[in-house]
Amino acid sequence: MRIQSARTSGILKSLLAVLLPITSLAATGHAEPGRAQLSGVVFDPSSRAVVGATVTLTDPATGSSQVTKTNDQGQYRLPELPAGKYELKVRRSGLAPFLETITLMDGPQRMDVTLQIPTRKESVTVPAAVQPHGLPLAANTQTTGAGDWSRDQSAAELLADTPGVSLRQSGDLASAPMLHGMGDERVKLVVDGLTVSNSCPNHMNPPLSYVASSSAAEVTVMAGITPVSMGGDSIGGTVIINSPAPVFAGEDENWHSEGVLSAFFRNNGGGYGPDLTAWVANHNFSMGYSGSWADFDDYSDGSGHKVTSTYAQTTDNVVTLAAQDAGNLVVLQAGLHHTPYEGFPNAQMDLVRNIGESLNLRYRHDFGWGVLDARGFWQGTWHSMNIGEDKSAFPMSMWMPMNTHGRDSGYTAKLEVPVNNRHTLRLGSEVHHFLLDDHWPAVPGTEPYMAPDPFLSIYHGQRTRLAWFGEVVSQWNSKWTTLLGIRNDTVWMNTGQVSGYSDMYAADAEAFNAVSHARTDINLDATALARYELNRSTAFEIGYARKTRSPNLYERYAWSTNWMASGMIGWFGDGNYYVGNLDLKPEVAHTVSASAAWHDAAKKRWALKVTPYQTYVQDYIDADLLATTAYGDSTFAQLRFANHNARIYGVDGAGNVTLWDSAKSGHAEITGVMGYLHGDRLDTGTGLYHMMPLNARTGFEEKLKRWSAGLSFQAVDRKSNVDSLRFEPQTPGYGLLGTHASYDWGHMRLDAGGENLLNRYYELPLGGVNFDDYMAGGWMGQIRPLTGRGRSLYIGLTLRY
Ligand SMILES: [Cu+2]
Repeated sequence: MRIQSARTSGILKSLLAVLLPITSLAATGHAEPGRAQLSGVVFDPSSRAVVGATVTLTDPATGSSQVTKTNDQGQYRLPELPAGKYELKVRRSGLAPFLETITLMDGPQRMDVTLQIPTRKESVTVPAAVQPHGLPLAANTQTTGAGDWSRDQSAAELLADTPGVSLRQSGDLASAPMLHGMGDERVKLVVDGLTVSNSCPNHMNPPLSYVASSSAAEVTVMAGITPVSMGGDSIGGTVIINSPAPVFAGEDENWHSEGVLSAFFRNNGGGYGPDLTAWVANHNFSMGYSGSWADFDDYSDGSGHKVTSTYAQTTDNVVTLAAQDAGNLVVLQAGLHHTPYEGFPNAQMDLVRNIGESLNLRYRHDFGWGVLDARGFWQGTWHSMNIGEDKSAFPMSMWMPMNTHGRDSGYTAKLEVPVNNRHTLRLGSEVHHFLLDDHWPAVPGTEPYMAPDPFLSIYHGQRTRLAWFGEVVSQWNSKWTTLLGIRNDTVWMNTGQVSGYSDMYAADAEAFNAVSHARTDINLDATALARYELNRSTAFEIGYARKTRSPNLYERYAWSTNWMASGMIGWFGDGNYYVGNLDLKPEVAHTVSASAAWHDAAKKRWALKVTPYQTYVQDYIDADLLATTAYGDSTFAQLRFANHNARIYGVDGAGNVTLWDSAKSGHAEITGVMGYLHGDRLDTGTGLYHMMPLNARTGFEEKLKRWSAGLSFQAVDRKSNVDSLRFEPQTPGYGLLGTHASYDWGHMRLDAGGENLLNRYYELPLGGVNFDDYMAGGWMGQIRPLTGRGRSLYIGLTLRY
């Protein structure tokens, strides 16, 4: 809410008000502005009334919401509210959600909404015109109805078109988003409030591998500057994925049910599978189920070469029980995830089983003076790896089972208090406890290399993190907004005594067991962000963040310098060998970022956003060379994790312009996203690993009544700034053309399209090396970069009720 009358005299006074928010709470309390009432009708693109659409009005200052449903005539009416600025969100499964910031005046007000046909995710993300809850300008939020994305993509691919994001390819379900050149655990990945640890020395089961893209309803990406309330134990940024909020019956119905069933087929690699989401609810109780199954075979690249170990199969089941009454919401989610197999073309190993069982209990209570949002969670992960048949030139002789068991548990609690009309205070606490056992059974007959004893890679590894934070969002006047936050994460790590397959591992094990493994890191993060809205069409923002990540269990505790054992450690897709370092310090990033956003006054016809940034990372966790080895014509490095200062700078750009918009000829627009970044290690001046070269995407999209169609083009520059320490390959530039079309009948939608239409051969700049081809060739020849998918056509069908 913007209150212009209470303008302060000076910045000093303003700062004092931030530092003493509790005093202001006592002194001023809530103001009593006028009362407003909003009502209207929700239409579909054919101008028919939409029954049962969920209408949510949120106060961006407090996050508190009013929710209602449209009746049989598509009408909605919200209760009386104080006048001011709100976010209006309207959603109905099967249609694209509507999101807009509105200003309510005193008295009754009418707002009719037309929900559009959802756009498939191939098109480029439009810069968000709305930034709820004090998110940075550079943050991007995408929303959709459940089931609008079928699982022909991994959840990570939902982020691929977002400014500041590039994808590091791995197994079919394990791709990792890189935000401003930082990926993996440098990015905080939060799915339904839960951060799951990697329970694998190769990170084959990252957090996003547990979420079906079809069950992601809202995806928020914050590259670089992140409010401390959404950060912690990460330095690159935060990705938040939420499944759909529970559905409850509307005002004019006693009970409510809805569902979406979809299926897809993709020809290159023969991917196919169904998704189902269903809800049954009355006014107070709701039960939902969402399930998906998908199978993928190996794809072929643009030269017709089959890229082996790009197969996968996966099943996801989530049951949701929810209850609500005035001011209270309780949600219990139980998940069962099963991946029976998944190939990893850029690793020495493949996944042969991964089971994840999770429980997630959420309680939200509105006290009137503030809102508490708390969650408790648990996940157990059972993960097994072995060498898949595709890889081995010597069938069965290379059998090497590895089993990992991880357990995550903890809570998050956030309290949001609107102190007065100007300041909102957020306080929070988190605990994340992670237990890991990484156990490699003996393989009889292979003494002394892999027998007679099992290899204890991580034995009773523990990583416990306790966090506290406080944050103030302040709306000083109609032009200035600030966000200030401070956060402490204390990380305790330890691990038990280890041992190897045989005496040949004994020296390393004894040296490791002889010293203490307990480590405590006290990490301090801070974020300061200021936004200036010059006029209705121009906004500027500048921010600074200090963020810290403590090492993971393998970075500190991978103990063996044996070539084979160290070759099993590493999540980089580079074929190198990694050894841990007990002396490793947390890495600390200092990021400065600015954003400028321009758009037409109504935020409908055009928008442009530019975000330059620079990050200096103190004690960046890189590596030192221990030794090199050569097999065939390829050289590999054995590396020990080590702290070195590093720097990444770059710029993101995003824009869109409407070409035409009328009832007769529909809506057409052009969108564009570009990214440039450069990263180097400061002591050696060498390139950092996995830096995406200059890249841009542009798209044309047209919607006309029930039709939607578009074209997209992606251009990626040659990758020449590579990490010489890891023998990272250079990759040539390329361009990819795609197209898609859909037709919607209301209860049914048909999607069809194609990717890489010109069947272009290209090497993935962040894909690492093709270890499969190299191993299948008997460890001979020159190892090559992993190549991308050739032409691929897909079709999808969605039914809803
Ligand atoms: Cu694994």
